[in-house]
Amino acid sequence: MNLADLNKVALAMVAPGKGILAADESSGTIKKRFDAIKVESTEDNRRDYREMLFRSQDAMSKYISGVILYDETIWQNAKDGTPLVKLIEQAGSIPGIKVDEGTQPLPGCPGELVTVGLDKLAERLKKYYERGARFAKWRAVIDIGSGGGGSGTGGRGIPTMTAIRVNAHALARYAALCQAAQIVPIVEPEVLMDGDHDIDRCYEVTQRVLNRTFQELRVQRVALEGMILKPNMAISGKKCPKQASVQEVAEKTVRLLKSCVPAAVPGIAFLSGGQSDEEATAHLDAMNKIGNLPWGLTFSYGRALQAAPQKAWSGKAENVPAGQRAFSHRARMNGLASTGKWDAGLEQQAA
Ligand code: 5MM
Repeated sequence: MNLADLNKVALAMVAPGKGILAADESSGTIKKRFDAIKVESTEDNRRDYREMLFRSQDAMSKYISGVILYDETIWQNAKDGTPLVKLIEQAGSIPGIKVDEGTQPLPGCPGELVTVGLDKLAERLKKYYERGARFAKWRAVIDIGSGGGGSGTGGRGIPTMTAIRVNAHALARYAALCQAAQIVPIVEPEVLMDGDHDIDRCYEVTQRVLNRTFQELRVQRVALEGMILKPNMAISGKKCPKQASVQEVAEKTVRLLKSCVPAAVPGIAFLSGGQSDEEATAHLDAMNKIGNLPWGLTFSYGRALQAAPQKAWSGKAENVPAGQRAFSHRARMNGLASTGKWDAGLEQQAA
């Protein structure tokens, strides 16, 4: 492992004013997104859609530091035969790859999931590196159930400590294998915002998850300087009657991350997790306005970057320029938020 090179890539991924496009929807997820815009999820349509994003010169060259791809996409060529990976590189952005193989029920823990995909991962990483991937992503999914949880509950509450531990262990195994293959791991332990829990419960569960994840990363000798963390924000559950304000989300998330994430980590790139486009931008911006942070703090959004371009495109070739404009707008807004220079007025101006 060449740690200096891993660190260089990690720093480029969180360069000021830039963030990551999560375009790694698995076949099931992209079908759901296409269903919503009444587009059939064929291989050609998936290619056309992603080609539209990667050819958005303005967004890709100015605001998108890297793109997380799904296995199908990393091997796909654009309509003119150019590998999609090359389009990303030509725009000055870094190709990355989702390497987890989704989730399975966790035995002994009803209602909880464990992320799988470690078998043969070393061989797969080698092929992805040869194709151009310089970073990877693995997502663990932690749910917050009602009625408490953790080690003191005899495993009745969700999340159980078992789910937190096995997922943290898998994240660290994945991260160590990535670094051995000269690939920067994005470590994504996502605490879902589904449910009626309040922001403080999200804070407490996320803190437990992050502490355990960093403990495992250390045990498995992952070099923190050569990784990126992709966490959720401390935020109210979607069905919580009392929704925390933008300022509260920003202050609590920054406090939480400062308490769990070592300064050696070059950057933190959030998932959007079901927040509206503008909320995801406003939260990131408010955190960067607080400032005095030991790591770069940016976005690695899927839905919050793609919902608008998907709608504008709607599967029609004549809508490609509109789709690209919508993508560039969201990319620019989030790029500004990554340095605390966004304000809501900019959204209205564009509209
Ligand atoms: C783009 O969605 C990613 C893949 O999800 P599936 O494996 O379920 O298809 C997802 O991991 C994504 O990278 C993160 O959740 C961030 O996306 P959001 O939409 O939460 O910003």
